[in-house]
Amino acid sequence: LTNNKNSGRTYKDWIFKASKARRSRVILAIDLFEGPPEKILKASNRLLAITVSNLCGVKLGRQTVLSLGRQRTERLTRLAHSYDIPCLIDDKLNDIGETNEAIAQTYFQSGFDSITANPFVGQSGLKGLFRTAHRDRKGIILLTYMSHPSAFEGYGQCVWPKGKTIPEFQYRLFARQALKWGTDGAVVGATYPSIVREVKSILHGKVPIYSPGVGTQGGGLKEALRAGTDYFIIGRSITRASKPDVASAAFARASVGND
Ligand code: BMP
Repeated sequence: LTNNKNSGRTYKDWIFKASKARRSRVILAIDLFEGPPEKILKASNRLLAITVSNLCGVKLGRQTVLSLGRQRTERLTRLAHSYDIPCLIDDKLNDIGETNEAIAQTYFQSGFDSITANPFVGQSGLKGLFRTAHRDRKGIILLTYMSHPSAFEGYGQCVWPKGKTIPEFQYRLFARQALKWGTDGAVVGATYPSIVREVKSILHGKVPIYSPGVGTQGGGLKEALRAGTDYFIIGRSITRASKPDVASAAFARASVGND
C-alpha cells in the first residue's frame, strides 16, 4: 500500500507551490488526542476540510498519530493529499542514526512527506536520515530555536565548538549546519522574532524558516513575517477557534502580508 503523492517533486518544492497556489504560509497543526480514535479522525477530517483552502500544509503531532493508529492516520494523510497539500509529522527525532531512519521510514510509509528532527544528535544521528528522506523526495525540518520560554537553556546557550577559538550560540551553529546539510526547513519560534531575523541572515533564503508559537503561545505573526518566517505552524488558535475556517483565513491573509 503506498500513499506517496509527491512523485516527481520534492517535499520542499511541493509546500512552496502549495503556498503560492493557496496564497498562504499557514501549516495547520492538528494535535488532537482525546477521546475515541474514530472521533479524533472525524474531527481531524472536518478541521482539514473547512480550513484547507487557507493552508499550504498540515502537521500532525505524535500524540495524534498514537491515538489514531496507523490505518486512521493513513486515511488522514490520504485526505490531505487529495487536497494536494503535504503532511508533516512532528516527532523531533532524537535518537541514534539507525533508529531515526527506521522511525522516519515508518512515518513515510504512512503517507507523511516530511519529519522534524533534533540537531542535538549531531551528524551521525542524522546522516542516514537525510539520505533516506531525500532519496524518496521527503523533507527533514531541523529544530533551530524552539518557541517555548526555556528555549534559551539549550538552543540559546553559548558553546565552545571543538577546534574553534571563540564561543558561539548553539542556534547559530544549528542554522549553519541546517544550511550545510541541505535541510528542507529550520524551526525558529515566532515568539523570538529577533532570532528569526538572525537565523534568516545565516540561511540566505536557501532553507525556509518554519515558525510555531503564533497566537496561543504569544507570538505575533506580523513581527515574525517581517523578520523572515517562511511558514507558520499554527494549531490551537485555529483548531480551538469557534470558527476555524474564519480564523485560518485571517492567518492566511496576514501570512502573505495581505491584511
Ligand atoms: P499551537 O499553535 O497550538 O501552540 O501549536 C504549535 C505546534 O507547534 C504544536 O504542535 C507544538 O508541538 C509545535 N512546536 C512548538 O510549539 N514550538 C516549537 O518550538 C516546535 C514545535 O514543533
